[in-house]
Amino acid sequence: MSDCIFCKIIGGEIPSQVVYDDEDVFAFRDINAQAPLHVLIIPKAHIATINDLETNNADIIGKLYLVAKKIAADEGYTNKGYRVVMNCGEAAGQTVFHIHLHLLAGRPLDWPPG
Ligand code: DGP
Repeated sequence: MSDCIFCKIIGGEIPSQVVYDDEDVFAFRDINAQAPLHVLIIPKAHIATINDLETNNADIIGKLYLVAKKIAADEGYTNKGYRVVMNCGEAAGQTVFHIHLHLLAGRPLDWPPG
């Protein structure tokens, strides 16, 4: 989508600190990091919110989690623990309408979140 900032990041139009890149999935460091490790993991296909998911998106959602697991391992958090979360809609804090998993680690993470 031409007006989506995450599509522009995938395309290199907006620079980012890339952590992972394959044919389906892209991951980069959050510009407003909320923890020592804060990476956003996104599908290359534009999907606005969880509400827009279709049955044929099941594989890509699974891939986002597998990439989260790999990055957490690469950064040394497999056993220390980490959080993976996806916000849906404005009330949940979604500000960019291209689905993304937040991968957070490196500090104690409260539950429930605010
Ligand atoms: P959410 O609130 O769940 O929609 O998360 C959106 C995240 O995207 C937020 O933590 C900040 C991050 N973000 C927004 N714009 C940019 C950008 O241009 N570059 C990077 N690296 N992150 C961005």
